[in-house]
Amino acid sequence: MKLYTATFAPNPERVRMFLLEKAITDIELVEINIMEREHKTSEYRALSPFSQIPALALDDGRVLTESRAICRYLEGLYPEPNLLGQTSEETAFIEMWDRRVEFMLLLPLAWWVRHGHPAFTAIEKQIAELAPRGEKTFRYFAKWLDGELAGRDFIAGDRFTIADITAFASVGFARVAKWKPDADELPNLNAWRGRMFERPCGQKG
Ligand SMILES: N[C@@H](CCC(=O)N[C@@H](CS)C(=O)NCC(=O)O)C(=O)O
Repeated sequence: MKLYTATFAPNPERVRMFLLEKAITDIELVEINIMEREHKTSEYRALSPFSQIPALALDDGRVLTESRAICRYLEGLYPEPNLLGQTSEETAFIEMWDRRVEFMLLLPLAWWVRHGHPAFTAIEKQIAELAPRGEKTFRYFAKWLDGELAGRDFIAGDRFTIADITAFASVGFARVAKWKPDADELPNLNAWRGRMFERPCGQKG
């Protein structure tokens, strides 16, 4: 299998963190430089119809895109440690948290950065109003999440899951917007981030 990935881009970084946490080392990594528009070539588009990264090329020739679907596939092949849930009930709650983080942290952040940072004109037709709208939602959710983390160590409950990975990849990408959780304003999110750096996924944080 080959994983098409892009360093610093949050969705491929989610999958890279998933590999690190499961200690998966037998998948070939192919680095795609987004800012150099390597994902816009006809060769890459043949793999990923919307020119997005990550993409996992399977040994039988099929290609799986969508980071969450790739993680689901890998969880089946490499079940330990479990990151997506053991029972249907636990899986549902982990998915709820992962989707919350994806839609309320990662997506608004993507708007903030892609529509606000001058470097992103390389790949985005920027709409100026989307940057502050994204920033506002991102900051609102970060504050709310900080309150949630006052009572527990991990995003989705009492153990590390994909929801932590999605949040950690998002917080890592927020560096582009010169944002990180402030120790006074967001002490619980800041402490959680510190714990993530201690883990295998911390290599990518
Ligand atoms: N829903 C997709 C989103 C993938 C995505 O948006 N990838 C970004 C990098 S984080 C990308 O390929 N951007 C290239 C572009 O927009 O031109 C997934 O989860 O895999």
